[in-house]
Amino acid sequence: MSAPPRFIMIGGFLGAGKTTAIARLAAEFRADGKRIAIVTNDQASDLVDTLLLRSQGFDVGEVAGSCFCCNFDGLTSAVESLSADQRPDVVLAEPVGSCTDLVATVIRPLEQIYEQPFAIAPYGVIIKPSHGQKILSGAGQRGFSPKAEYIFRKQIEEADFIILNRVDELSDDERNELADLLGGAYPDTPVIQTSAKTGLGFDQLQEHLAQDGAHGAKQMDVDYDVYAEGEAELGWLNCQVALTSASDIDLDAFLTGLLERLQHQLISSGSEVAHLKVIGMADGAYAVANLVSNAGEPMLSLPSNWSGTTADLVVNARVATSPDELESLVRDAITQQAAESKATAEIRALQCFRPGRPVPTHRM
Ligand SMILES: Nc1nc2c(ncn2[C@@H]2O[C@H](COP(=O)(O)OP(=O)(O)OP(=O)(O)O)[C@@H](O)[C@H]2O)c(=O)[nH]1
Ligand SMILES: [Mg+2]
Repeated sequence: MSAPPRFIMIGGFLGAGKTTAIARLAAEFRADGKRIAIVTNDQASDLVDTLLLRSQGFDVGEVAGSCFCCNFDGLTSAVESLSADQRPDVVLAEPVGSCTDLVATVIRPLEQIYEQPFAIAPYGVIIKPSHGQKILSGAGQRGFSPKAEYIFRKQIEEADFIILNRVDELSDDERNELADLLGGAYPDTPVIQTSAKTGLGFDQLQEHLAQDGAHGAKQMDVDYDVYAEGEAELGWLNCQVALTSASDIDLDAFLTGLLERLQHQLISSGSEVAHLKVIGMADGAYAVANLVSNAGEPMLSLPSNWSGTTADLVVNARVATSPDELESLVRDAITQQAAESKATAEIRALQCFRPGRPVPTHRM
């Protein structure tokens, strides 16, 4: 009998680099001849991550509308439908970035309740340096409430190992300082340093993920009131937009311009960005732009070099502000960016809310 599929879940806060890391891991496994299935997850439908990973040729199932922990059966059905034709060798799963307690609500139920066998990999949690530095050094809470900090700390507490990502952007001193802070706060948890952008540290990441033995075993208490309130501090928006213009639109410039505009408005209103992401799709071309903090700059993580007259966009925004304010700022930014490009933007679908209280299907 063939070995059971390896189940690799990569956690971490919003914008930490989960999708980028999963795409790189998936490409490495594919190059080794392995069959890959990926499961994405969001509180709503219209996921930038799903569209981005599919554009790279991966088989992606989606659990949209609630997190893995609250829709455990959604996760297992997504895996089953991805396995319908041929069983994958590796299942890569990306949980929602504001979720924690995933060992007790996803990994253990997969091991102990779900009837299909999986070889479960150690659970790695990715950290975005700007976020980790602010919280772990206790240097100024600007933008992060104590409840959001609680979620961040719980995410790390349950990790089998910590992935300090984006080290390509850090000096040696900054890397060492963060690694020391993590080592001091979580002395029993190994820390590896990676860049999901350049691939640095991915050999070590693969080695960690290939380890067998007791993992996903950390017992932790979670105060679901604080957790729920922390998640509910976020405005969560997903929308689909159709862009049309009589003259050519430069898709890459449109996306970065849109995020710059939105960032400017969010800074003026004092609302901290957790992650803004937008994918543009036209004639088989894809562009993605992201912003992961107020202090950063919008990045074109996937350039399309495409210009033309019609394109579709999907915007996903997670910001510490009210859904009403977020919706109004996003609508204004889209309208203004379209006007500047002499284009018309039609919002075809839009969901905007605060995440509801997490109620896990199982908690073990
Ligand atoms: N410089 C640099 N950028 C990175 C790295 N990893 C990810 N990014 C960028 O960070 C942004 C967010 O990355 P994602 O992979 O979408 O983050 P995520 O954790 O999946 O975010 P959510 O799904 O919203 O929780 C994108 O612009 C990526 O290109 C890295 O190692 N270095
Ligand atoms: Mg993602």
